[in-house]
Amino acid sequence: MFEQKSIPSLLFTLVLFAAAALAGCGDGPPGPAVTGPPGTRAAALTPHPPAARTARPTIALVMKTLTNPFFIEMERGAREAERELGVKLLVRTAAQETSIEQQIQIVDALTRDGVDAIVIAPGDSLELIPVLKNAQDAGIVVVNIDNRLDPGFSAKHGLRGVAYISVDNEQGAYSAVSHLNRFITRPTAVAIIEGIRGASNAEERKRGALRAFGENPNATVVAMETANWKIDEGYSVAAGLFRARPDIGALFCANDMMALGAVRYLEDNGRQDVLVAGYDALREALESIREGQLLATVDQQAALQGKLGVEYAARALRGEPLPPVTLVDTRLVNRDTTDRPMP
Ligand code: ALL
Repeated sequence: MFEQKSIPSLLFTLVLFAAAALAGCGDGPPGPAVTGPPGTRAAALTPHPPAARTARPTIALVMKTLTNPFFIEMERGAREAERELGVKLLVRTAAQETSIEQQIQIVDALTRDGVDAIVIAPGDSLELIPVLKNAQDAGIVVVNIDNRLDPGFSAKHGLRGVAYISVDNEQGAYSAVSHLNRFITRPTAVAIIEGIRGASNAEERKRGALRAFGENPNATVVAMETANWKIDEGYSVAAGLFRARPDIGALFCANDMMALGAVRYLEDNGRQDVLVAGYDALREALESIREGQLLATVDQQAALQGKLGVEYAARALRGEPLPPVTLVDTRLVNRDTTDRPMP
């Protein structure tokens, strides 16, 4: 039913990290692909800058983990802004995708150190909010990138005026699964491997995937499980899914790390008949697409998100108003488009 070539196994994690160190993900020069969310015309946020600012402000970028090349790419963009704007950039990451407590400690320490701004890609959409409120109370500008801090919970804790930069995650996942749908032309069991539950972007991607599968009368979603954004859990969760339901014919993974883990499991077990789509356009995922293993992924311009985060922080420090929500474009990447940069 599905045609996918067999190729030699990847060197898995090691190769992935080496590739990331060299080039990162989501290749192609980030263009001016920045749009406001459809239908959103909220008033611009006016930050309240503390009285005295130094000429060269210190901006901290707080990310989740460097075990995912997505964040290496995000840092690359942030460093570009650092060079262009002449700010001082500190980059901090926790150990694992799931190290939320450590991210909280990082924000705490940066607050004590008195940085001027914190640009955060939070691992969780709720748990970071109180500590970011403390930072804001200390006069630190907070900018939220990538994974959205829950607006209701933010309001409840008094965290206000935080600009948010990301993508339309629901739509990105929808486009990846719509691409899978083109190949699902007879009744097929399908599954979703989710990101960390409760994280806004993981939930949005799941919704987008379900919406697209729901539009295909041939697709029946038989399983949804989280692999916490991780490559090794992608492998083991795929193992569990395919043991329980060997008839699964298509799989959407909410990021490329999990997709690469799943693809590796399928390879190890001689299953070249399963369609897999991921999300992030990691360099390793693009290679996997070229080699005929992964069917598609979604470029969400990690570098541009990092760059805009630092730019927005610098603007807020100058007292400029910021748009409350900025969504950068996503692009579906498949075999026909892997070499094409984002327009
Ligand atoms: C999210 C990103 C990714 C990434 C994941 C892992 O916030 O948007 O797609 O792979 O973090 O932490």
